Amino acid sequence: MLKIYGVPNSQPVRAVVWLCLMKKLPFEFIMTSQNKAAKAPEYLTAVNPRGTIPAIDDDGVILWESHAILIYLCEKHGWSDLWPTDLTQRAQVNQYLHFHHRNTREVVIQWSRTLWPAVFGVTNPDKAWIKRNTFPGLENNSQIVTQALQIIDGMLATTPYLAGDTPTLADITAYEELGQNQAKYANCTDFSQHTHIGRWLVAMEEIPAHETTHAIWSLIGNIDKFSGGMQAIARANKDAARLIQQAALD
Ligand SMILES: N[C@@H](CCC(=O)N[C@@H](CS)C(=O)NCC(=O)O)C(=O)O
Repeated sequence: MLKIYGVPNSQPVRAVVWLCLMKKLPFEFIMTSQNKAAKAPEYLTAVNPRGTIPAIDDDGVILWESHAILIYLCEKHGWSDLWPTDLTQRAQVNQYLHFHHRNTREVVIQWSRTLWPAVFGVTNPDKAWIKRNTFPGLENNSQIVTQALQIIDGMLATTPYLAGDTPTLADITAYEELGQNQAKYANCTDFSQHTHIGRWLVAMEEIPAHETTHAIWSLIGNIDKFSGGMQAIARANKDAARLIQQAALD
């Protein structure tokens, strides 16, 4: 059976989990913390030399990098709704997936700089603390985020989803970064100027298995009111992982 390594609090892990849950592909979810388990020699040697999550072991096919995993699973199982066979449509999805890494992904900085100081009870963390405890991000992060949000909003002004009339892998990966920052979850990105993103965020919630995949967002709740430190994060990850595992074997 397919094995997925990761934790529910990771955006690219959730993209892989969501794909499998929405397509009802059974899998074993192996809790792998990015700081410890993913840096252990056995994981680095046998699974992912980069020491990141997600990774998969699909009956001996071992892959890391979420977009490669998503494409592999779509091609293996013929999920052409999410990874279209039409040359132009596929290129448009692919275009977004490349754009994502150093553009949309930078939104995670807003999330991690809100979440981790709250978890560790640090106010006004300096640069060194941020570097040690959260994603460092690109130097011109805020400019990149502003531009990425404008570009995505512009794309969604012309089509309901990022690459056409129906959701694709592009939407799944983008949603994992943008969805968690909404006011009702981490509340750390202002989408009020981006009305098309706002409409799309609501539409994405209608995709099957949305609730199970994103239970972690409600379990962590509003970061402004967060308490309980690292133990609370670990507990939320465990609870969310249990829900994912149950649904994956249902
Ligand atoms: N481009 C990678 C990013 C993976 C990634 O950054 N994962 C984070 C967790 S959200 C991680 O494992 N970080 C640990 C590290 O970078 O050492 C993908 O899409 O899979």
